[in-house]
Amino acid sequence: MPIKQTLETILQTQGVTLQTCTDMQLMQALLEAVQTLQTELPHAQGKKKLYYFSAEFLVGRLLRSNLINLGLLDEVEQLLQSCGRSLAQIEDCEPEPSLGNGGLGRLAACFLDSIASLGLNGDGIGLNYHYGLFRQDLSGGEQRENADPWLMPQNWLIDTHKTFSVPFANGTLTAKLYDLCISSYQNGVCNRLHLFDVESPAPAPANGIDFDKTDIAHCLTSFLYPDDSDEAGRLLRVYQQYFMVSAGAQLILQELEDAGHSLQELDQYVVMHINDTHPSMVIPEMIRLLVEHGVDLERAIYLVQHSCAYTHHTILAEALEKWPVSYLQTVAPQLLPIIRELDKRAKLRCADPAAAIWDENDVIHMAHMDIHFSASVNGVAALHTDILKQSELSVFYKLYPEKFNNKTNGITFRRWLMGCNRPLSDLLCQAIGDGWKTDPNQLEQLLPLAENEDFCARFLAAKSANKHRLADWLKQRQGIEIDPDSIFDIQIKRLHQYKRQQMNALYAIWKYQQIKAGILPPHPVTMIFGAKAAPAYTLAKDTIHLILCLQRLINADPQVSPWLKVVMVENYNVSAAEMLIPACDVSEQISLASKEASGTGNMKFMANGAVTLGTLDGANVEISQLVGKENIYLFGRSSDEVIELYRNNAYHSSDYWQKPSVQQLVDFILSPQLLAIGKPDILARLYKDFIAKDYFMALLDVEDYIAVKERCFADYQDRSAWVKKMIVNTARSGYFSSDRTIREYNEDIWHL
Ligand code: 26Q
Repeated sequence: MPIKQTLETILQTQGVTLQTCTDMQLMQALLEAVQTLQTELPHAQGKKKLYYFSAEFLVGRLLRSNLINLGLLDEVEQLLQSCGRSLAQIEDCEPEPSLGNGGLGRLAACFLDSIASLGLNGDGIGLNYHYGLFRQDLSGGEQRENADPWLMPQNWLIDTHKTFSVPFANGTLTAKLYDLCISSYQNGVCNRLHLFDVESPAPAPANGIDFDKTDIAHCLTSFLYPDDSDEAGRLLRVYQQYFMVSAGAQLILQELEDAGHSLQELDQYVVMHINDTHPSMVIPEMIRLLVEHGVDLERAIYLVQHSCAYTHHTILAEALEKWPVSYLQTVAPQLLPIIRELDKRAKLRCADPAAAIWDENDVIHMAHMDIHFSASVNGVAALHTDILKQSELSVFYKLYPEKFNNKTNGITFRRWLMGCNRPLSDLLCQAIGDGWKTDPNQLEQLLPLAENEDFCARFLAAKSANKHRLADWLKQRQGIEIDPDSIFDIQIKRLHQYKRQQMNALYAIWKYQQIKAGILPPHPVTMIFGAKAAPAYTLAKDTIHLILCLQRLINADPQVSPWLKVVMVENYNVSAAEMLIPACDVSEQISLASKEASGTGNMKFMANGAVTLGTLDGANVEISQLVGKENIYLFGRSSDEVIELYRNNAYHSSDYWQKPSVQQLVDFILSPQLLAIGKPDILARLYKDFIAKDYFMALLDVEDYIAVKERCFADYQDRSAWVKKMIVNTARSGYFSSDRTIREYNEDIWHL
């Protein structure tokens, strides 16, 4: 049935028509129509099945991406247009599922899209958080967190009516299974994202995100990453993790038996992918379940080790999960004898205490368990994998060199170019056909067009259209006016000191001081930030406060604001990214070298024709190799230099602060102008950190950063040279398709 008729039939039951219904009714009718189509599609087939375990799946709004993948986007857009409505307006009614927090969660979502689109037999396994990460409110000049309920009565989840019993120390909880359909692009299959939930979830807190963290039965799936600054919060994380992996492991065994296979053949038919350490307990849990089903322990360990693969996503020590034995004793003591056994075997393989699973302080190192008992360990960009092998995990690399491999991250071009950037996407199709949609490497055909004046003008026009769209959106959403002809310089990512938003803020201070001194920039600049800070991460929240203070000071200054504006986008999420990325001129990827495992925002910007300003960190290294030095702006110390500084304890930020040029930037944080706007105690804390600690070395790189940023902005003036850089960036971005990444996972790790 054509989609028009389906929609009319659905709307009829509510007594409305395509002309008279509200946007919300239309969105819900579209949702229902799409969901019906999806459930009629077959699941991808294969001898082996992949289960991708992840605490986060940052899927974003689903209506548009489902329409793209089902091949219905044009038809629906035309239909809506003929009724005087627009998809953009309708999809604004769709709440964004808040099931992730950043890179790792968005990567998992891109992977599911690629797995389905390549026709691979694989599903995701995660949790159905009701109130998401949190909704960010910046109205008071500081970040405030609120619940972000995204589950409307009618939503994308399908109740499978399947349940599993998860045995906790203090009683059994029922895990209910809901599914999200994962449509494939053009190949007619539909996989699943399995999300487990408690039976009677707690209502949202009235305000803020405070809730009873000990009420496990009702609050287990309330929030992603509950504030873990206290023990109840940390224990809740362990409850969440065990709930996810135990129910997931039971689902796997059920599917294996339903397919007529013996549990003894687990490694022939199942791959369990462990996305960072959050699902690591699946290793002992699966062993436990196999033994419970009569498999002997030796064989169970063999089967699990040969069906698990682990991805390592971070260099930061504090992000590597280590749980005290007492936590597991409280939550799932049945795992402890198995972990004890795994640790015993690990110690036979390697006597170095640095490789222990269960250390002498009775702490369990989740990553160590993953490495000892998985068949594969991968990093997420070439540099990151090298650092793992050479330093972070060198003990393990010596032990298991064959397990280590690199899988440079990727993004789905369906959401991150076709879906979010219609002007550019249409232009690309006119110029080189639409082969790039299934094979983004074909974007290379754009390279010769960089010499074609007409194409260059149209490329710039597409960017300009996106900048106008962003300006309108910001005006409407936050009441901030920005100049669509200014340079859009954008840094959007989780707030973390290693990502160095604070260094970017120092640039804003520098530029403000320059303009105040009468030195005007060659071109007006709009600095755009978007970031959420973890609720208990004080310095990250302080940095948001600083940026908000600068926004107020600078935008209200009539001498400065024609040349410089600062905008902090509130509640940055996937939908905001889809608005921001297509409009970007300069993509800020300025982490301290060696600290950003890969980054994936950098790839999205590149595909959308932004030019990167960055350090040689994570996948920036690969971007730079692909586009060449003329088409990227690099600055800062190398990862080797940084690692050396840490090793020798040789960085002292006060040495850099002594330099007058640096001091005048840092000291401005406590200037009368800023103190008049901001909170003195917060600003003082930030100031003190810059001088006394600056663990992520912002002051080390800030001068080089400013110099290279100035060169970049000056180069922007030469529009014909700049547009060539933009085109080369888009043309070379095909490598970063998550389809390529997933093909590599399948060829080297999963063998589905
Ligand atoms: C750990 C312990 C306690 C509480 C929370 C956590 C925790 C939560 C989330 C640790 C790590 C994360 C998320 C990490 C993450 O998103 N890493 C990013 O992964 C991307 C995909 O590989 C990379 O591109 C980024 O470079 C990396 O930062």
